[in-house]
Amino acid sequence: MMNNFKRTLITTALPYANGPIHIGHLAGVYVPADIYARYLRLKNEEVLLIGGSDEHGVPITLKAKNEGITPQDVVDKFHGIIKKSFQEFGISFDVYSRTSAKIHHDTASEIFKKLYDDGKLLEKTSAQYYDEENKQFLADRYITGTCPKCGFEKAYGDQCESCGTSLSPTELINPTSMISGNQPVLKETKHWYLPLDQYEPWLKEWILEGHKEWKPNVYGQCKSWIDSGLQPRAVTRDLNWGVPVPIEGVEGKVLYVWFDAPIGYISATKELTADWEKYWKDPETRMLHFIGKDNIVFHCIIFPSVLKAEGSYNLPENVPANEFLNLENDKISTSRNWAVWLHEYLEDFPGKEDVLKYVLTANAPETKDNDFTWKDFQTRNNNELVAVLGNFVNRTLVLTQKYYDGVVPECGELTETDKRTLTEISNIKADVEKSLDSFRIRESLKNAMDLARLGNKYLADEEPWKVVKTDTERVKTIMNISLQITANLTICLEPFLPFSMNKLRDFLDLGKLDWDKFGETELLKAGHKTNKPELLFEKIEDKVIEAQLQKLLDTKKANELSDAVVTPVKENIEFDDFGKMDIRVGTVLEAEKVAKTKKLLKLLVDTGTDKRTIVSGVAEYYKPEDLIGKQVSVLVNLAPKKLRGIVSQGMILFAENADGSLVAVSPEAEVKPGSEIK
Ligand code: B3M
Ligand code: ZN
Repeated sequence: MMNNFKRTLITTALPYANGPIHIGHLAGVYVPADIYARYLRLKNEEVLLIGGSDEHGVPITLKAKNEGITPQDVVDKFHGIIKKSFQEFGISFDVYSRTSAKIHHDTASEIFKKLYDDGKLLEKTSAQYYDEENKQFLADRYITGTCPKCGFEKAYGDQCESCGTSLSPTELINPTSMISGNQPVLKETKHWYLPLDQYEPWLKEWILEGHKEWKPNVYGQCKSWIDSGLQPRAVTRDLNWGVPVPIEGVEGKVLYVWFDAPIGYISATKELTADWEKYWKDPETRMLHFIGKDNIVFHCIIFPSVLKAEGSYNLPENVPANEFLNLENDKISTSRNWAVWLHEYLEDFPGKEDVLKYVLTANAPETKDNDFTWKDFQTRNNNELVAVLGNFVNRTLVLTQKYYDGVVPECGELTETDKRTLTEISNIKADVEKSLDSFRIRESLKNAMDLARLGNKYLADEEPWKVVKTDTERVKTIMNISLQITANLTICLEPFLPFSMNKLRDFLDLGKLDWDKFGETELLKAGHKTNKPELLFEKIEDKVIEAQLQKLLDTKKANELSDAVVTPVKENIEFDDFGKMDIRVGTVLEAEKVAKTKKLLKLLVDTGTDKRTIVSGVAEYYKPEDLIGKQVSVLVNLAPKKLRGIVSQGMILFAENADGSLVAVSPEAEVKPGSEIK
């Protein structure tokens, strides 16, 4: 343990309970936090891993409104899905709570009340947008309008998602209430503010001077916030979903979701243990916040200022925030369904929890945004987990079965290579510790996999399958050493691949070993009997990956369809302009494909006055026989045009769907060919 800390409290960002968990959440927060917690537990350190659902905030109320259910229904549903998927995936929370719980409402109210009573909050009345029809003030997210910077028409009251500018609702051009669709009016309302400006000198000292060791992305963001000057921040909102403002006579106001959510870490600890204060107030406890980069300001500046103002709580010792994970080169998005959802992964890949943990760690967005691709998932599984780790373990165990009926053989005299190999185990341990202790989790996994690579190389160099024919004593030593490496793997990789190491310990018939045993070279005594092994990892075939890619492709198509904008109305024309067009009902008499083209059909159409040839680009949407006999709309006075050598006399009208597909425009009831359309 670093410095003089006795225990560690690890918090993980509370996911909003308005959607399930996806790989971006996992890679950024939960997998690294879980690895770190498992590592400390293996070291027998006192540690808590805290999690829970963030169940307040405007998006949840909007979702409820859209679906015609209550916000509580929304969070009940997603809290359930989230909690279950975390559990099945093996994120080893000591507690997974939720912010709609009574204990949380009580805790958040108490802290707010203390700040209020101690005079730490400013009270301010300002004009805010109000929806007269629904008689309610509009939270920033309830207002849309045109962005004053880029002209995007669907900017929110707090931010334009097109150009990224943060906005205040009064800056929006043509503000519209998302509830009624009406233009809101400005009306006075009272709120309470945390005077962040007063905390600036302290924040400078605490972070900019005192925590230079924080990750550059975290330190940098804090610095730029502090340098650009902090403003008082409202910690209450006009809303009826959340923790009610605990001041007499105040109604229809709740604590701002970002005020109450981090307090959720405290409530969750309280839910877990009556001894919670030891984790929050004892200076010998080290607090770590695992979060994604969009949460940095809340965890490094706002929440610490709240804790500081309250006065009796510890501050975070480190905030190892990660960057973002993209999916197949596109930003992960819950609303656009562009994600790999954890609950779906668990269904599609039963028993492969560790594979996802491995890939997300090996490719973790620690220092920059990274990309998850299914191809990379397959490659890392097949080339690393199967070909390196699985292969080494399997060869060792199978040969032990074959030569010694599963019994660990005696270790004889060591060669120089043997000695070097055994020393290397301790070096690897030192490397893993060094990177884990500084939250370079991705690097630590690489270090840990070096132990499997070491084993593989040792087997390849020593070739026990050859030596066995000439020197049975030597083979015993080789196999003994390989088995010791395997036993060390069960410790080394336990934080990263807990399900697989559990299996491996079963194969070895070995109990769970503490981290301090890592590096020992007699973890398995001669004479110990191992079990018949199975494969630790299996190859993932192309068709499995293709199915996942197809699923994403389908999502993309669906998104494109719903995104397709309706063509804007063209400029006005005079009636005379319209009058120039001679549009009539025609009946298709004959239809055939135009040779060597994909799109064209050659039609013979009865227009009432004549029978004429028209070439139409609808072959992708109509088979010739489907059109024959059909009545269609024909622009008969369009100047003739030659298409692929055929003179087309006129044009048939089609309606175009968002995906480009075409549908003929036909009269509702049969009419005489030649009837005018006007
Ligand atoms: N609910 C925001 C997010 O998922 C969030 C974190 C709260 S942590 C106290 O980005
Ligand atoms: Zn904009």
